[in-house]
Amino acid sequence: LVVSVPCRSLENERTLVIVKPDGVSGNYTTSIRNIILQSGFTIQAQLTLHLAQHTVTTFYAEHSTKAFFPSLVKYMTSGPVLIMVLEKVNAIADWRTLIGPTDARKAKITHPHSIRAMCGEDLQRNCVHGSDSLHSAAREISFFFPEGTTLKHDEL
Ligand code: IDP
Repeated sequence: LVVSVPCRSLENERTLVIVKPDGVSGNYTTSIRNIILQSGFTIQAQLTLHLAQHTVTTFYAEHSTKAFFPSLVKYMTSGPVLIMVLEKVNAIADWRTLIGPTDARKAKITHPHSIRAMCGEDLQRNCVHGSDSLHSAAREISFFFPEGTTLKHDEL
């Protein structure tokens, strides 16, 4: 008898996290880092940057035709962000679960223990980013940490 059990990969996965300008200016980086470590992720790289307009435009290219795009670019360039590469088994989905839904206002009702409920405000100012698939994780990690560069660690 052969039983086929659907199983998720036991391989480590990496995901890209951004603590957005409202998360950094609201002093949420320490709480977010504690949640990350308590949830079993390791922080493989981190970088604090004040994103330039062209960087945000390229990173969020898939949203470039949306009405909210100019306002998203303004928000993401409004102050420094903390960018991290996290690693663990099932990192991408588990991080998305921890941050909660895109709309922080809804998150406060439906996912009150999520990170976006804790530090986000609304559909735009939602405090954190997380890659949504293996494909985007690979693209987003190499976007900030190009292949061949040493993963950077800096002080918060
Ligand atoms: P995600 O960050 O949950 O993956 P996306 O749909 O990929 O959500 O959107 C990227 C970011 O753009 C969101 O995190 C949020 O900051 C912003 N955003 C998304 N939809 C809207 C909207 O309808 N109005 C304003 N900002 C939005």
